[in-house]
Amino acid sequence: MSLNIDQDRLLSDIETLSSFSEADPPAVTRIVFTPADLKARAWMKTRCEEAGLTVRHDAVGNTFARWNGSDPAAPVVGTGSHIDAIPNAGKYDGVVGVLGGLEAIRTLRQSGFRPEHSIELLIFTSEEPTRFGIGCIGSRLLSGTMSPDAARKLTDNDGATLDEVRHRACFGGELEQVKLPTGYYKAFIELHIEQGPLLGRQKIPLGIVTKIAAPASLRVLIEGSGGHAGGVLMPDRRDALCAAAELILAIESAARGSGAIDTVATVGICDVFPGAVNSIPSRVRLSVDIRDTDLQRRDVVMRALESTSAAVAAKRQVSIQTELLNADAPADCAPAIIDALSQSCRQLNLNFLSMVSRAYHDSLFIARISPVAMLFIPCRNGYSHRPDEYAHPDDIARGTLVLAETLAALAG
Ligand code: HGY
Ligand code: MN
Ligand code: MN
Repeated sequence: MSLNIDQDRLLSDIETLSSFSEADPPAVTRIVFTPADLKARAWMKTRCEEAGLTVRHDAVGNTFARWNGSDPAAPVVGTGSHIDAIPNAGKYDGVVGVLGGLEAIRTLRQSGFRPEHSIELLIFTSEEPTRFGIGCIGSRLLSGTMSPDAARKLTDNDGATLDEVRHRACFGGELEQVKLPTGYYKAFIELHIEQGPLLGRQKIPLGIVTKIAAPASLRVLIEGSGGHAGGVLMPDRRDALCAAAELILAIESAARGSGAIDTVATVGICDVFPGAVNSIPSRVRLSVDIRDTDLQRRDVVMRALESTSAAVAAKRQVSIQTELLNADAPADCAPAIIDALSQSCRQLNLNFLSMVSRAYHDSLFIARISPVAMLFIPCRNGYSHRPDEYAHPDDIARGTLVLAETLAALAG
């Protein structure tokens, strides 16, 4: 089948979607359920309906845009990703999978292809952990990885609950209705930028993901005693930020020393109280992100965090409390879907690299209820989660073409 992706239409959509943001361009900030996100959702709904798709959303705002196949009873072939973006992000993370998926469907419809299995574009709610502290809330609920009760306990930085926020965004209904039955999807494919440097360095235009890393995130509260930066002598101090500094470096050292390149650890948030130049920090809150494709190696780093916390607390006479937010298993992508993607690449005479994903994605959780695979395109220098995140138009169109061919092969 010779398909023609409308690259201009796709790129124009990406530009329009990036305009729904609370940051100055080229940065994009689009936190779940904020006005920018709601405008983006409304625009996406219109674009999907213009494409002839039937759009519905569930109680947590996951949005399904469906092209009905000739056999309504057949399991669905799905594709999609997320449109929420962390503060000061770029315009491609998640968006390439959503708008590339939409363009793949539009291209197939215009080519005269008619699917037997319905094809569905899925836009997941809250893939990023920014607002509620844990990522992939929409896909966790869809896959049953997170219970509705656990979701109802989530609050944002203002103390608003997920229920309050979703109701304000006019997403009603019970969270109990969100879970999809196993077998709902015949296959699910997520197109995404690599968010790493390998494809660019090796000058390979596509990556087929075989495994998605296991993410864990924790909050650490360190409490010492504050006081006057001039009056309190060094031997008398219980400086919470100095304790945090030891902990941060120990986490980094444990990840670097794991014996594998796939172990990564990041302390992305460090809140210091009271935050005055002449006042000794009495309280520090850290947010820690630890990942690996291997569960045991990842858990070694988590245990190192625990043991170092105990040692630093004793040495510095501070209290250190750790709260585990999530510790998920890695996901293996499905051989049949990997084969379908590989087949499409070969038919199009396109080279690809089999690789793991160190970023987590909604596919990590959809893999609990469906065969999944991911298709990566390069992003310049591997940059992501920053305003200079960039994917070349030809790479975006190429990934969309392979996705379209694979969706047709799976849904035909
Ligand atoms: O953090 C991640 O891996 C994803 O981009 N939320
Ligand atoms: Mn992201
Ligand atoms: Mn993403």
